[in-house]
Amino acid sequence: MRKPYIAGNWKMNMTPSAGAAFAKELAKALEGVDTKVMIAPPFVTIPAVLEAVKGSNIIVAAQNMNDHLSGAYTGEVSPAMLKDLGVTNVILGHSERRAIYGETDEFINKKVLLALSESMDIDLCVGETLEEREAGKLEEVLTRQVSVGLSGVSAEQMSHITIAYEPVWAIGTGKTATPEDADDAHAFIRSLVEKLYTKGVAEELIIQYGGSVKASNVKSLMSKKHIDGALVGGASLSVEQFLPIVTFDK
Ligand code: G2H
Repeated sequence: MRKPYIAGNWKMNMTPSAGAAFAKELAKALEGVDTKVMIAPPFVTIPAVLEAVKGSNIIVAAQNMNDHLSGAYTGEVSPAMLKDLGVTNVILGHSERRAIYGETDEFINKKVLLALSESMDIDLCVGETLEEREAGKLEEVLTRQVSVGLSGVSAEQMSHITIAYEPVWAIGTGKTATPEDADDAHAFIRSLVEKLYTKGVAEELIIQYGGSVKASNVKSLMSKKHIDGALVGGASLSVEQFLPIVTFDK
């Protein structure tokens, strides 16, 4: 039985004070709610949010990290620093990192292995562009992103991995993949993980959908067999919009 896992990716939004106020309000609203919830603030906002969610079940994640533990990498943040703050989770391979900052599958894999070595849980993002989908390359792209992204990850370590399927054409555009399209892609990812690992690992794997998730579409997405959660961007920026997504089954 896979437990629903709803995550909010704040991207480059929310100052420390705004983030702390949001997190406090969310933590209060979620008292007694048993869904797995994560929020991913920008680096500088993380300490204030960690403080604000103390005593709640809300997981605080980073949106990225460097592929080294320390060194001459001006402007970067290492997993060791995140760990020292008390951050247990990290999003890796988001399509904005891939498209804007040129992150490759090999580079993302390096970070996946480093995060695991630092005992962090990972949300690994994959997904095709519109051109790739229209060219019939959906399965080829997902196969590459999943198999290279997870290269060197053991079956035991897979319990620390969540995969977020985010079709690039549905991100921040208001276009959502139909629940059926998303479920097909999720089923394909699960079959891929079964080939790479075991049926047991594949069945346990949480696969989130991401791309214009909102209160009005979360229920139909989550009703699908292979959709176990959501990675929410725009609609995670206000408690008013995020709360009904988290409590979609209440
Ligand atoms: C996809 C998603 C969050 P949005 O990037 O990761 O963003 O919900 O705004 O499409």
